[in-house]
Amino acid sequence: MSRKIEVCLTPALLGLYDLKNSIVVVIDILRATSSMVYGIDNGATAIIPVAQVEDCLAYAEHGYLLAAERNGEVVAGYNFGNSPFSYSAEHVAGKTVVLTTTNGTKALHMARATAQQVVIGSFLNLQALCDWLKEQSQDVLLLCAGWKDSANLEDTLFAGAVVKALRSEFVAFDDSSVIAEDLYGLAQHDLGAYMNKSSHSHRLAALNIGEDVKFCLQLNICQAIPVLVGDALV
Ligand code: 3SL
Repeated sequence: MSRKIEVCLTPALLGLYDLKNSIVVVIDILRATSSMVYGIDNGATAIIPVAQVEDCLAYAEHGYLLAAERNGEVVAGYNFGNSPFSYSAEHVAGKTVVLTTTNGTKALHMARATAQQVVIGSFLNLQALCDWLKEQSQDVLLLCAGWKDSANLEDTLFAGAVVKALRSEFVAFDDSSVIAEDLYGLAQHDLGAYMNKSSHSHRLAALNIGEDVKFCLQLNICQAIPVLVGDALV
């Protein structure tokens, strides 16, 4: 069957795509989708992505963990934010987390409005995700969450890694997927070093969370592929 894979480099361009028969892979390497993958892999019952900080409060009475990040920092009054280290088994196993982040949860909400299916990608589950995508029949859109509607390096690199892994399974590629794959080709031998060019890695380093960046660049330490079912990732 002729399948198409495309890359949307920023949510600002999402309206250009017809997604009614597509799987959308939402990508926010630093750090939202890495933390989502790690949390589900560590046994979180569900992660409910919400768009606004105040939306978390509607879930407080259920006893869920409330997580909120804006501009890289934990929002005051919330249990934690977006660091993958907060999504270890010790913190989240058997629990439901309600999460809002600056770009990642926004992209997720935009995707769910029109996509047939929404799943979550990160370097942590790259291989598992690609294996799963190969078994599906729909077209695929790799949606980079970027930073406040601008493209970013880390999400584009991950999109390129997926395109590279799936090239033989798809017949049609857009130019954005070629850009992403070529960029990944430049960076793949030392992702950590290449990421020194990423503005968001500097933003996080300035907040003393450079360890989070290293964590999110690990390859294939998770098998989970979080899937959006109703309003929750499971
Ligand atoms: O924008 C987001 O969704 C976040 O992942 C950004 S941060 O890494 O938490 O700063």
